[in-house]
Amino acid sequence: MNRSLPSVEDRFAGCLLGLAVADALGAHFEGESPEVLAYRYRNAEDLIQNPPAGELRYTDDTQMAIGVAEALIARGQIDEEILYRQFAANYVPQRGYGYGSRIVLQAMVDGGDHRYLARNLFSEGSFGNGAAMRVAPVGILFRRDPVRIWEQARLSAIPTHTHPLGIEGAQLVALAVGIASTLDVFDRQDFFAALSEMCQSIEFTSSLVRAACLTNARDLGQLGNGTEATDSVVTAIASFGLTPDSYVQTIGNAILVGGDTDTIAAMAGAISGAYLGRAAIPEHLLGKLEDNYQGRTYIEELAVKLYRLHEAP
Ligand code: R7I
Ligand code: MG
Ligand code: MG
Repeated sequence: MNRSLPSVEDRFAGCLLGLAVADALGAHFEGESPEVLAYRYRNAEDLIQNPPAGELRYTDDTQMAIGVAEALIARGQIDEEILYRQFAANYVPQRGYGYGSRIVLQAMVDGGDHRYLARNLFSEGSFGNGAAMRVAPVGILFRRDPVRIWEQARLSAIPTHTHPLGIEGAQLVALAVGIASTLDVFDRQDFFAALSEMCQSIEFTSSLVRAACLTNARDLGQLGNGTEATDSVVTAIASFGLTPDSYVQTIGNAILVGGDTDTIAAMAGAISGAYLGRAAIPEHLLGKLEDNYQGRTYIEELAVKLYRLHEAP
């Protein structure tokens, strides 16, 4: 399909705003079943054209992505100490953090042993999708370097997610964002092959194979809709892979899967925005996104700063 290509700067904005808008819209439907959503909305377009009334307020997904972006801007790469500091500085419990992340972040704020908690709260550390939901700034900044993306995404995950699957979920989303942001034309086979090539676990590898074969948005739910990374990361990637030329379809279908709707939509929205650029995000949704402290304007400024960092010699 022919399309007018977005500029690289536009892709940076599309990525961060695409994440925030999708998170904030998806948050209205968190925990909903796909059946209830199908009863309420005819399809993805219907959902996007008829969003809930009032302001769209983002959740922990965007709040933590802001922290990742700030940490990158401060040092040009992930520095553990800076990342901890930003996560703690931005921590607002009311944004709906996951159970494990809440405990680890509270320890960061209180000066507790957050490293010990991150490793031991679950038997091998968390495999929730909390590292994947926030990683998009890493993918867009290091977009031309898959190896760097893989390593930087790992570093961005470990403050809260030390389980290999929690980390790999973040690596896959970051890589999907990076690849999408470099593509002029989308080739589904190439896209999934590039992700599979870096993938190490059998869990994600098999899920990517299924995602690459998917032909109908109604089947996205087969890839999962829960808060574990293996239940949501590939669902989001697959939603983008089904409708790469439409941000509306991509996040609408991601929400209609039900369950962890804010996060699946946020990950799908970041990838879609990185491919299509800011103009693909409907103005009526952007206009509803909260724009107070660290709101839409601030997120746009972060995108510009990340872009400048990307362009710096
Ligand atoms: O990953 P995390 O930050 O949660 C992110 C989710 C997103 O949907 C956000 O929008 C927000 O709503 O929360 O928080 P974690 O608590 O680390 O992981 C999420 C969930 O995954 C946990 O609450 C557990 O249910 C599950 N989980 C595990 N269960 C058993 N054993 C994660 N790791 C394990 C584990 O090792
Ligand atoms: Mg959330
Ligand atoms: Mg969520």
